[in-house]
Amino acid sequence: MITLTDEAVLDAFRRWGYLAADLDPLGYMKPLAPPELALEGEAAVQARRCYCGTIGAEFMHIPDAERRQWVAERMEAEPAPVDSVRVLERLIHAGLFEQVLQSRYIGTKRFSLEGIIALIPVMEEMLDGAAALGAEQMVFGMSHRGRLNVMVHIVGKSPEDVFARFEDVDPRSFLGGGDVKYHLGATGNYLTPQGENVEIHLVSNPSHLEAVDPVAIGRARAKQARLCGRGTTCVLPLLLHGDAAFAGQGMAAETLNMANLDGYEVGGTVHVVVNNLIGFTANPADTSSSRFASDVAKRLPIPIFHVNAEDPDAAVRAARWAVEYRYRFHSDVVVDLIGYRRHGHSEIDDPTTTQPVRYRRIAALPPLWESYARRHQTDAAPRAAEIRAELEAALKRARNIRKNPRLHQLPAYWNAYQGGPYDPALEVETAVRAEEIRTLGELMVRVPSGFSVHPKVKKLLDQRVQMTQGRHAIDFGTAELLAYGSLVRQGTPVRLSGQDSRRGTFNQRHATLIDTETEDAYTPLANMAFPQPAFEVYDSPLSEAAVLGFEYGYSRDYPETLVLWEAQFGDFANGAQVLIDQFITAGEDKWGLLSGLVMLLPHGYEGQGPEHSSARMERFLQLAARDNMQICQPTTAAQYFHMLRRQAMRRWRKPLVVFTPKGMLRHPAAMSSLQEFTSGRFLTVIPDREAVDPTRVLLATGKIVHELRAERKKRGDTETAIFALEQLYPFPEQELLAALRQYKTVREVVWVQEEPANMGAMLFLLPRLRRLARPRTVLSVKLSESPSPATGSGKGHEFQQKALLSLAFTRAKAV
Ligand SMILES: Cc1ncc(C[n+]2csc(CCOP(=O)(O)OP(=O)(O)O)c2C)c(N)n1
Repeated sequence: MITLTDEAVLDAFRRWGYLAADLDPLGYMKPLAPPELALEGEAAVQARRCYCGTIGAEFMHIPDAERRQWVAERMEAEPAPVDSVRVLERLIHAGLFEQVLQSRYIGTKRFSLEGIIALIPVMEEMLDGAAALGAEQMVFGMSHRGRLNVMVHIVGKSPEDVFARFEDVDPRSFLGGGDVKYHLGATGNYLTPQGENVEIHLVSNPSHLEAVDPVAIGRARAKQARLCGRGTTCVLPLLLHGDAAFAGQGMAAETLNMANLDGYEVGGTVHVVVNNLIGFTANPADTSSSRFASDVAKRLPIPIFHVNAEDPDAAVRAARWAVEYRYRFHSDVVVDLIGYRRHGHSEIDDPTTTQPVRYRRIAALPPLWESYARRHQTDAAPRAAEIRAELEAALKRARNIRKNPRLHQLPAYWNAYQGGPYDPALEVETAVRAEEIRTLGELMVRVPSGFSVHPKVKKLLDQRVQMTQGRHAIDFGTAELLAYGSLVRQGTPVRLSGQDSRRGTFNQRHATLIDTETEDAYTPLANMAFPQPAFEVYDSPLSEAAVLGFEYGYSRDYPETLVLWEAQFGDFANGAQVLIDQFITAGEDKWGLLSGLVMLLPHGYEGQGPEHSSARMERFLQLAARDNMQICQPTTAAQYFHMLRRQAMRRWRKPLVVFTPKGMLRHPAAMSSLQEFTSGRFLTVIPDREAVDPTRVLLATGKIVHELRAERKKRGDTETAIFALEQLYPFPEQELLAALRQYKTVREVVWVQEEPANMGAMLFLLPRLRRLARPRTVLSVKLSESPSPATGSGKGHEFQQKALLSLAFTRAKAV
């Protein structure tokens, strides 16, 4: 028989010990007995003590031996001492906070932390550890569970400010807007016992679980860029996850996948699973296919520390390791804090109908501070009485608060910007001098000596130089780089990310060039001068939701940067619908938080089928209200140029949704002369430039405008004027009126769209048009209603498009 060496015994426990560890305070998740651990002898006894206690570590899947060794050393060392006096103090505070709320606000949702109260000393330990290692700021993303507790005991908000929210002291300030208390963001300062200060930013979030993950990471990256360039020491992101949400939501997986990518990495995120082994009424067996909710994190080569939350000392040790590991290896790390949930999902929910046995057991459990005090042979009752009295006093004070307390403070870099309603006085000059365009033309094609540019790309670059010298009309791709380059040279950083954005889906951008001999990448606009503001362009992972969330987060903390996210085709943007609905379009209304994020969404009916045609303009228009965003579809290169520059240069920070061209990218009709760049600005409406005494106006947006113009020419039509609606929202009422007034002869206005009647801009526009065009007749031409945006047949599309154009000039229908 082969006898196992001590090393082999240890190896078995390092690999499988976590399965046999004592992790669930209620014992539902029974420790397993893997056959590999059926070992006897002194080595096995010792290894069991290290690996099967109240911390179970999963780390043997990490390929890097040094990292495995790092974890093993800590698991195998004597447990480090914990300041139990301090831990007890925090447990009493956090536990009584929930109890006082429970007795005062019976039947009000608060999402108690009881059952995982250890989270508070865990977070405190993480803050202390991070501060000692150089963190100046921390960004927290978390959901409802324990949020109010965290706001008071970690972020440092006063209990009365949080209680005032329960009193709903100032309902008028919320009419038609605002958000519930457990979604609000908060900022604060945390002082460590060593006197170091850490600024805390708790990110505002919607109910949609895990949606805040990428937003928090994007914010952390922006803060790092501000504070420590490409360094990651200064800002630590911390994400708290519910167990059911972490296991179930794809957002968590998408966000984890960004951890080590050049364009998105933040030097490691610390994750804590606030694991109460229940999701609303559902048991873990119904919400996760694996033993641990944290298994989704095993896609990364990172350690996962499972900890029994009823052992706060162990939890605090794991917390310290997590932060040290992040700082040592610039890696994500997970602490899976396993406890229970004392009440129902919220406090108005009775859990005994679905988990009657479990909740009988839970009801008999003492608060954690009591059991902890007993374990440490301390009498906590006198201190608890004091803290209870303090909380009761805070409750009284809260009843006298009349105005909603502000829980967050915007950083000073927002002072220069504003949101609110659109004001024409915000407009700026966006034209650029001809010499600057010429210089940019040279800079955007400049490569290091010896760099071999692909012959096809070389041809394009040569054309770009000619365009910028006024020898050839300028196309969209060139116009875009001119906008970015000119902004960077006047001090504005630019950050663009999306699937295949470096080259551009339609081979139009080539912002980054690839050496044909070495495949080295080179981005001319990032190397125009040294130093210069950042010009960053990244090919993103194949995600819509997390990447858009990240860029939104980035825009939240870097308003000076023009931040753009590009969808491969606009059709795919609905994969990020939660970010669009919950953050981008509603963030200002709910939380008073601004963003100047740009979404580039290729749109247009070109016969490529149901999923390469429509960026779903109708949905954005439905979400538009109170000037919450801008929705544009520029039809020419110069319009695109001015629109991008306007977005960066105005003080107004509003999300900008842009429907961008595909086939029109290189179409002569969409090109612009050099002069259109050196003068003028973005026009919300382009009136007709040819019709003399028209009797009718065709109004349209995007590519169909060019097709209508071509059709008019073909027909030799002189009766019809064609207006391009370049900005759909805020609706340019005055500009459109002015354009219409030019023509006294016009009797009818026809809205033409290539989308079906239940899509496109029609439903949004018609009521507005009718009001505006009175007394003229308002008609429309569109495809008939359809459940899917476009036909799958290329020929079918051509047929429809022909019919559409013909109808526009002959038989528009009244609507
Ligand atoms: C994306 C999403 N789907 C559904 C819900 C509704 N919902 C709110 S809380 C909850 C259960 C969450 O369980 P878990 O993640 O374990 O967190 P816990 O509340 O137990 O802390 C559900 C399904 C939601 N908020 N977000």
